[in-house]
Amino acid sequence: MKIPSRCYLYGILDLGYVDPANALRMTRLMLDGGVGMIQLRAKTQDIETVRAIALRIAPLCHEAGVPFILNDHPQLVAETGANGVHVGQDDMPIAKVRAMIGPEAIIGLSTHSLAQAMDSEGADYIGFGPLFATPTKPDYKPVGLRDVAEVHRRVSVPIFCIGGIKLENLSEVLAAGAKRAVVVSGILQSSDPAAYCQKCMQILA
Ligand code: 3NM
Repeated sequence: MKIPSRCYLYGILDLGYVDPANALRMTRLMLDGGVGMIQLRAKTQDIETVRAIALRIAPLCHEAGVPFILNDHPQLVAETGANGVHVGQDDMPIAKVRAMIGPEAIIGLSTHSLAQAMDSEGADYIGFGPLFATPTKPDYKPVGLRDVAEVHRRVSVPIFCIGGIKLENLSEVLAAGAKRAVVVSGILQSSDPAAYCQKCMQILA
């Protein structure tokens, strides 16, 4: 299995919240807090910046035994030492990404409905959301908790619920049937990101 079974909390280093100068420090805090996977999400940075940051983050994640995923940029996976790539519905098709990054690398896919989640062949994990409205992805309509249990019945790859998930509503998300979660702004805007991750892990693990 490419996604470790202990991987419950997926932390995204979103450069919309973190200054690139603090990327390494925030990565260390998330790892200290026990995240099971880390993604670098840099929607507005140029590819050189993404490459430079990824090259520095990858070794930290490897040392911790935590998969490191790039949002977009499959062409950077091999050279930066990333473990895989996360793509959206409107990005390159999964088969094409797979041909670029090889059979061992991880491919994650964002899904925004039960139908999309069930149409995720070739992905090693999916994101499912946004469950709740979120400023991190403001243009997407929340899907709510209604289909969370059904997605887990129908989809066999690991499912990370995402979107507006915080420490405060994590138990509610689990009660709806979720097993794994992505938390972005909750962690990155916390005054103590490592402790925030630890508290999330106490609920998730
Ligand atoms: N993808 P926060 S929701 C990056 O539904 C992302 O595919 C989503 O950030 C999806 O934890 C989302 O700050 C934002 O709400 C999650």
